Amino acid sequence: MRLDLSLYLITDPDLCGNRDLVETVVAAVRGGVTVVQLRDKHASDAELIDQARRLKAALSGTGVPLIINDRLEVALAAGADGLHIGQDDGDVAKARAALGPEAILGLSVQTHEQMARVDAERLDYLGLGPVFATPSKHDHAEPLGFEGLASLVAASPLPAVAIGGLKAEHVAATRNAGAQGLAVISAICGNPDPEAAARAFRSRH
Ligand code: TZP
Ligand code: MG
Repeated sequence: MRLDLSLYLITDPDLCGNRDLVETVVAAVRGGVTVVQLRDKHASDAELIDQARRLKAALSGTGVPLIINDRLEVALAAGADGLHIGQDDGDVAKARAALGPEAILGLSVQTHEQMARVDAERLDYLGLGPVFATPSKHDHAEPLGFEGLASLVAASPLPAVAIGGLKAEHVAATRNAGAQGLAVISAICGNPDPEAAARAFRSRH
């Protein structure tokens, strides 16, 4: 599966409201989302595996990969296309060994110090941020702004997707900073019309 990072949707039950997860994601994909990440800090593994399987079925035939946040066991059990881990979510080498060579593996990077330790051989892409402060992630690192983002992208050995407070109006600045795409929770998930919200990003690419 070729990895198109241009519009990377992250689902979060606290930010996607009470709407059906699968319907929200399918609508966003109709609007142009190119990657979907299932992120839920509270659900049990069993709940998450069930959600992942339903999402995977809904995405079948679209070419849009399903990536699981943090939970290696869930990614494996659900047959997801990949895993995204943070700096404190365990070992890249272990995740790659468990997932196999074909799976997509992404890592969050916030600083140049972390960038210098990136295991580019075992990873497919990096998530860089936050660009802006955002209520969507508690205790996030110091915001980078577009200058900080550009500086991290320049040092990145892998394609990068920017994250944190990004809206459709930020597509140009994000791409000018060198990132391949934008990762978004609230601007799509929290919009009453996720399809139109995704389309607004796509129309600026
Ligand atoms: N990592 C850094 S910022 C962030 C994550 C998961 C949250 C992004 O959410 P939003 O609503 O697009 O600002
Ligand atoms: Mg994490």
